[in-house]
Amino acid sequence: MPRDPLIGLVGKPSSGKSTTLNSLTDASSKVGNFPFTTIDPQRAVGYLQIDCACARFNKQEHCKPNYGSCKNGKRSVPIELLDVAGLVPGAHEGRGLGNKFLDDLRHADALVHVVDVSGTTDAEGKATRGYDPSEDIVWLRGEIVRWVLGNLMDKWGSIRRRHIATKSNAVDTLQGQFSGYGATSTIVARFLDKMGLKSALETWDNDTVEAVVNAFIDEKFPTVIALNKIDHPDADKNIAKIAKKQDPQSIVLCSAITEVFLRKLAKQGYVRYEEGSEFVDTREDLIADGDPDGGGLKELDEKLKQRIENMKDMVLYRFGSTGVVEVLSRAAKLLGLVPVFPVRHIHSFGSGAAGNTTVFRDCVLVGKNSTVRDAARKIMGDVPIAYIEGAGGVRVAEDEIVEVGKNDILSFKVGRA
Ligand SMILES: Nc1nc2c(ncn2[C@@H]2O[C@H](COP(=O)(O)OP(=O)(O)OP(=O)(O)O)[C@@H](O)[C@H]2O)c(=O)[nH]1
Ligand SMILES: [Mg+2]
Repeated sequence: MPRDPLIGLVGKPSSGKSTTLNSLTDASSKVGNFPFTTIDPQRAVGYLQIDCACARFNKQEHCKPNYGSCKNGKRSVPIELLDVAGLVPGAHEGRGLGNKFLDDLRHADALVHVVDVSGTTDAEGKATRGYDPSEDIVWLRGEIVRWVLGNLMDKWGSIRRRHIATKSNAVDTLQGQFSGYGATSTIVARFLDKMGLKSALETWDNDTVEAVVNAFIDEKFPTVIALNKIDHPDADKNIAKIAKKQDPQSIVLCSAITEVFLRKLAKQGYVRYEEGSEFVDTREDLIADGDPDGGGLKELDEKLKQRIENMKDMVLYRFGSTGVVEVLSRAAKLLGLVPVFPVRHIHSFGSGAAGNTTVFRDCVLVGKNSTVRDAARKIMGDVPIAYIEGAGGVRVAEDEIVEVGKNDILSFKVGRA
């Protein structure tokens, strides 16, 4: 059965992985300003913001998700996150328990590389000033490449001999080798196709094998670069430098600590904060807006007021948000995830008993190019399905592709066809 998507957070120690995870979840990952605070991979559920189907039908008022939430058509859908322990240069050779940590990444579908863009931690995560964080992007990728390459080259002689003896094709041989990273033959076929290699596998030299590994990593681990700690005054010059070298599609600016702080204040009733937005309202703000009760918010002391003002100046108004919600959205975009809404009643979009007016209670995320059949298997498992209806009550074929706005609202009719 197709797995749920899993997003892995990587980065050197103290770059802010656990803080980013905490800012996206309700879990409390241990946070510390010393290296290797996180030793075991931590899985947690984060929330991906998507446009909910309820808005298309003007049913926002009736949208009550079983998991996550939906406000005015902006829905938060649970997605699994993995906080991997800090990686250091030499990780692929086992430095800082690196190869164990790299192994934790095998099942990730996309990576978020959390970079400390303030330049206040060195490559090992130790406190410093003026470190160039663009180096982290280069060496961390290098560690992942050498980890996969090392695992492959250890056995290359026998892989090659077996390939010749069994007259295999390159897709099958490589799929066998990369299956431990969750690679399917579709993934392998796709990157080999993109590479357009002319030579047969048995003739590949070391450089070709390395190019193959790089192409595999691009395909299997699409990566978002989260430039974290943008609240720090040294961040600007580093951001400018990195922006010149990287694909803008892969970069997101964020301040995880600001998001954690704002969510905490909102939970405690000090501010009104819409996650992922630039808006924070205090009691005073709401009173000034004409609500004598100040939204029922608590009074802030001078110190907290000042801190909130600083956050607005340094992060929210300058960058438009803390950026962490966008980190997940970007990862989902790289993966081409499509939200699918299974409903029991295709005309009312409800799933409950008669008289229950709630809509779109469920939502699952499926991968790029998934078919209606893939979605059905993911949602219904092995239950036999007689036929499937889409929006408007029309029957949909199992081999149709699921896209946003097309074949993404489905009703499964159980029974033998
Ligand atoms: N200024 C600033 N500091 C941050 C931000 N995010 C995290 N930090 C601080 O950076 C330090 C390290 O944060 P962690 O989240 O523990 O880092 P980590 O990457 O999980 O570290 P390891 O688990 O050791 O690999 C802590 O002191 C955080 O408070 C941010 O957005 N801005
Ligand atoms: Mg950590």
